[in-house]
Amino acid sequence: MLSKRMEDALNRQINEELYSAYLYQAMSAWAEAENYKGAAKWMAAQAKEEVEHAAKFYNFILERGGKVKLLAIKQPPSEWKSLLEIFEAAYEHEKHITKCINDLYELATRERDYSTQVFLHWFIEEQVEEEAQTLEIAELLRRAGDSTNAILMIDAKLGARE
Ligand code: OFO
Repeated sequence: MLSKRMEDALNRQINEELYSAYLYQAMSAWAEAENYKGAAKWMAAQAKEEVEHAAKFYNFILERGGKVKLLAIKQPPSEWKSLLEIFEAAYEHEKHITKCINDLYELATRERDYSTQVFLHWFIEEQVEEEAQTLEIAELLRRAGDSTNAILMIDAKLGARE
């Protein structure tokens, strides 16, 4: 059985994950409108993954006999100046999510909630990848600078994501 505190914190994480999906979908829409088709596809795939993350928390709460509470999702931004700005913002956001997961783990440890700790291991590993990939793309874009050719090559590479 989940404690009320743990249940509330896990419900807040569903909201964080759904906000991530919303944010990345907004970034995808911006990229599509700017004709960065590869980045649009990459961000849409990322948004889909975030919905899956939310579903993992949702199912876990129910499995543990808890109550799922869906909270209001805040509005994400809709304007960015460049592809670089988008991936820098995505990296910053992933660092924030890592902190959320770490805080959840800390709470589960304090509460001696071992099943939540084990459940969170997947997310702890996932965050290493989530931060690394957004940082890598941001760094490539930083190196590309104002070169349209280089940016379009990165965009094409992003479009190869399944
Ligand atoms: Fe991007 O990992 Fe979930 O939020």
